[in-house]
Amino acid sequence: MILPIVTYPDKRLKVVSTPVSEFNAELHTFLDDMYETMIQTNGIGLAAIQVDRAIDVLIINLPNDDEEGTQDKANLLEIINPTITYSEGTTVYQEGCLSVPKFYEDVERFEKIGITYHDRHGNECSLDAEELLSIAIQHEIDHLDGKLFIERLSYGRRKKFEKEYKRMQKEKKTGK
Ligand code: Y12
Ligand code: CO
Repeated sequence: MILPIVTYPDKRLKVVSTPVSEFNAELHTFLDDMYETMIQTNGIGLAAIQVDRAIDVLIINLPNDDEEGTQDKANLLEIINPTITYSEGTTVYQEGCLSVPKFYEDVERFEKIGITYHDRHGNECSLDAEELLSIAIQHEIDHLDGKLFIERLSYGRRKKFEKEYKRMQKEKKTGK
């Protein structure tokens, strides 16, 4: 089932998510719905709060390195109750978010991270991430903390964003 995506400036995106304690069939159906929703909307990462569930769940499916950039379901990561255990260096990447449509901006994050998390069955897992995967995980963990990538912009860039976003929303409403 495709779920509606909550978009900025909806206040629901500010809610801090809570840990998952039951790894049951309902969670599995929800994870499947999140995947369907992310693929349908051309996303590579999605947090549960973006579909209005304030639980510590995120999924990531990076595109392959080939020209088509196809997303293999075999590479899908389902990350539940994540904790960053270490971080190293800094890097800048132009990010986008399904909850902030049509806006992309450079954001500084850790270059490498290590996380521990649960899989859909409640097994404890760990992962070392770098490059795009590291950025995607940090972006999605921010969502679990009620934080959007636009909140990491400088004051000037944030102001520019608010102006552009308001103009786009007005255009959408009036059909111009
Ligand atoms: C690097 C940086 C950020 C992430 C987080 C995950 N972000 C996304 O998955 C963004 C998806 C996205 C998709 C769009 O396409 C459509 O909506 C059809 C899009 O385009 C428009 O809004 C028009 C923008 C963002 C992972 C890795
Ligand atoms: Co996002």
